Amino acid sequence: MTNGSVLDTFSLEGRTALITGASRGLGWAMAQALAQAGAHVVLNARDEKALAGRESELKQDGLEASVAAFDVTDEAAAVDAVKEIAAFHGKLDILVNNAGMVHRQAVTELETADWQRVLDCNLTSCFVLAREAAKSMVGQGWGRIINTASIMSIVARPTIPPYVATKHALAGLTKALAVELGPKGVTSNAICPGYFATELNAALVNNPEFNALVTGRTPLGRWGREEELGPVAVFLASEASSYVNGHLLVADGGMITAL
Ligand code: GCO
Repeated sequence: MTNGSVLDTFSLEGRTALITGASRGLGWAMAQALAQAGAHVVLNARDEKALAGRESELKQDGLEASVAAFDVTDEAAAVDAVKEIAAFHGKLDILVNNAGMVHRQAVTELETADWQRVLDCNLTSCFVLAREAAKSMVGQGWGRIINTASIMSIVARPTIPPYVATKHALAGLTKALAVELGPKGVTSNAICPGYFATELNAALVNNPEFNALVTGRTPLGRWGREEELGPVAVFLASEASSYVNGHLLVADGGMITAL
């Protein structure tokens, strides 16, 4: 007699999840998937109007959602938001550090201020939110920290040095959290998307040469679709990944595997 169905291990019923950068792109795709898996999703972005629209979309589908509008680079706001979520829900089970930005410019022309902006958004905010969320997770002996890294955590391409540097560093932060929080029941993993057809990448999708590079270099021969990342996030947020910790889960159609 087996113990229940393996599908039950993917359920997020009763879980509370904070997803940053959740109003569009991969963040919105992951938030939808976590909600469909049963979580109460707290949607974060800076745009309150956009968040309200997404919240009502989920609620119209009978899913559980609320919003927490703040700039992830505003430490005080981030700390307060996590405290409010944990106090209101009694816990915070899942953190998806998804908010991020890219600045595309040749390194010789890159201003330090632009470099710093990317570091603040793509790396430091993930540290602050993970530190604050971990306080709740450790207290209950269970948690999931999921960082949206990138294939640029593993490889590099020209003209995006701050993005490559911060995504490599985010892989390191993921591992540091995994080894420190693992003994307390909190896993930390990274999702490393390849090239997905998102708003962030619109300029690349619409660039014939770059589009040819992606479709030519990717064994699946195409860009990723946002909705393809949702199930990956559900896996890492659920009991299904209970023994996965410190992992960089690449979802790139095979691109960085291919010569
Ligand atoms: C770029 C893209 C990448 C993407 C890609 C990797 O300029 O190369 O913006 O940084 O984010 O999907 O994750």
